[in-house]
Amino acid sequence: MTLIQRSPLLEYLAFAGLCRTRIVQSAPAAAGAGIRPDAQSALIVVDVQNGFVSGALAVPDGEQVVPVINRIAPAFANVVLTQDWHTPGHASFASTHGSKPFETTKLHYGEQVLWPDHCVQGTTDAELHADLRLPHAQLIVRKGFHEDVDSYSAFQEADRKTPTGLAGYLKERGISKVFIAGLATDFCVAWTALDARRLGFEAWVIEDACRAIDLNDSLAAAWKQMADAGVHRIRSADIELPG
Ligand code: VGL
Ligand code: ZN
Repeated sequence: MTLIQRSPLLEYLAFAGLCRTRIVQSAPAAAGAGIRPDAQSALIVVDVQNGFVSGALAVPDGEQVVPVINRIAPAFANVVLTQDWHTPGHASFASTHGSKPFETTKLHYGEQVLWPDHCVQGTTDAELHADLRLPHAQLIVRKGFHEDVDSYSAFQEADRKTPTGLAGYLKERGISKVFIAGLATDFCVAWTALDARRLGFEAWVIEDACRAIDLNDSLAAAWKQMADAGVHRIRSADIELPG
């Protein structure tokens, strides 16, 4: 029986192999690499409207989500958009209460952040961003149209009672997995992801397809809540695009 002596070359190859394995294992992008959305998956594009990109409640770098969303959307057979769609004089507007934007107040369902007037029904501010390329999108969910109730989530209004109908729509269509992108990470995206989990959907938030408002560390708090609820945090590069 012969013992094979390890040559310096073999030593080197073994070492290089080890390095390669370690690099792959430690790269965060590898966590979700190769996710292929299927017929039970939907992309939910949250509030990519003029108001949040360049308008009344512009999210820093909000326009940067548009090319990312356009790039990944073809990987999804099912695409749904949401549109913040407030009445004039909406209860979430600071001006309605004679307050300053970003102060809070108590409404009948609890604490409400007060925002600049934004996304009023039928205005340019409320229109979907013109550069979105989602011709195959199947549904637009409008939300926040009850004058006295806000709705960050695509699924349920801020009174935590009134459904938007989205859960029923997705369930009737056999969709059980939702991938969420859009504005803003720490408000409408996070509330949508948390409600998705509560309603029994598997949920992924595509980090680089979202941007945040980040009011008093709301972004860190939102990521923590989403992690605790089992929301997967991925990047657009983790999604396999159609060849
Ligand atoms: C949103 C604040 C007020 C959002 C909507 O889309 O995140 N934020 N209305
Ligand atoms: Zn709003």
